[in-house]
Amino acid sequence: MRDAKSVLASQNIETPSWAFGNSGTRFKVFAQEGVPRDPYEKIADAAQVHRFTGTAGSVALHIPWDKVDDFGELAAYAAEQGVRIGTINSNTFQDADYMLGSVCHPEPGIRRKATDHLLECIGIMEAVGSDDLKLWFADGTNYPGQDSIAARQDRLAEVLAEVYGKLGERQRMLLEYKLFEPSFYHTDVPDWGTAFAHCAALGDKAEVVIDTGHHAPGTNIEFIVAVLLRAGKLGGFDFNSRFYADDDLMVGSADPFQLFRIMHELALRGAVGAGSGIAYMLDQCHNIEPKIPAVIRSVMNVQEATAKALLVDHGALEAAQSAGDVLGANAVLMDAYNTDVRPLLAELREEQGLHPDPVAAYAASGYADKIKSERQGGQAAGWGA
Ligand code: LRH
Ligand code: MN
Repeated sequence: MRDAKSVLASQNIETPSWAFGNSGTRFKVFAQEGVPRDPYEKIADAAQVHRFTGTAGSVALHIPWDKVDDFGELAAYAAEQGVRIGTINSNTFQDADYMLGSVCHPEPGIRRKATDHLLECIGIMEAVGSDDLKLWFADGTNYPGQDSIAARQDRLAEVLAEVYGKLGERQRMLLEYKLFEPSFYHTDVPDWGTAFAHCAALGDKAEVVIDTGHHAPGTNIEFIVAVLLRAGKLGGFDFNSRFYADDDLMVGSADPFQLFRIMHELALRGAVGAGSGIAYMLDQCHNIEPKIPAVIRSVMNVQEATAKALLVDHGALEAAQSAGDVLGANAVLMDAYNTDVRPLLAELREEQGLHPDPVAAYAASGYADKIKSERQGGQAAGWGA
């Protein structure tokens, strides 16, 4: 119990600035009241998640969605709010020039433009004190023959090498893969293998990000976790959940058992909690539900899956595995998974001086009404797609 508590107390789940803005599908973006209008208000909302969970001390930014005149000032504001700026996400998927791709585009001029954006993101990392550059490319094609798959890999490798060369001593690049969407025939970084191959070719500062919504249905994601961990190439997670495609729903809401299995592979290698070197991030969109409570619930879902994983009796598990005791080994895991860890987490929060129920505490704080009344006028933040 004590060990689990100390690991849980050191856990950090980074929240995405864009989860607090308006978001939707291609059919409709349902605007909500009180939504932030700028990165400062996004950070203020993210700070509420940390205020009530004690476990969300950093905020990921997305450029240009979170562009400001003075990033140093934004970082200072974040510190005042009790959080820090974490991962810097590049965006080479919304400019008109990127219709046929960005870093993999046939035209050198377009690739140059995309590369310059990635280098600009490194500059922003220096300004806010962030060590992580997260790269996700929408690049791909929609029809067979549209472009050379191999030539696009060469273009990608060339750009990644240039950007890698510009990383500072402590900085790293996190390469995120995605099976499809917005490209529907091939995606240039579609799976962990392709991301791993590029990162291995680049060097130690390049690692892979697993977005839990970016796999073909039925993919055993915890297998990918175990393999990348073993190879020392697991840089981070974009946690969310899905029933079908990249639904970006609250992590653990669609398949809490899968989230537990993922955290189990990490706990087996002591890779949860501070010092793991793994960026645990949420990447979600709250299209119909109130955003801040949804992010709070999501952080709690990760905490619960982590707590259950930390309760797995590793000794009994190894004994059953080496004895070939199939049912015994499975039972060890299921015992932990079927353990109600909510009392443990409520106790931990009280020990941290927090309310045992973050969702109830946020609801009682009056913050939701405060932002509804204060945030009148101006342009609500969104993806601007
Ligand atoms: C792409 C993605 C990526 C982000 C975006 C917000 O689907 O997962 O991580 O840049 O969502
Ligand atoms: Mn993602």
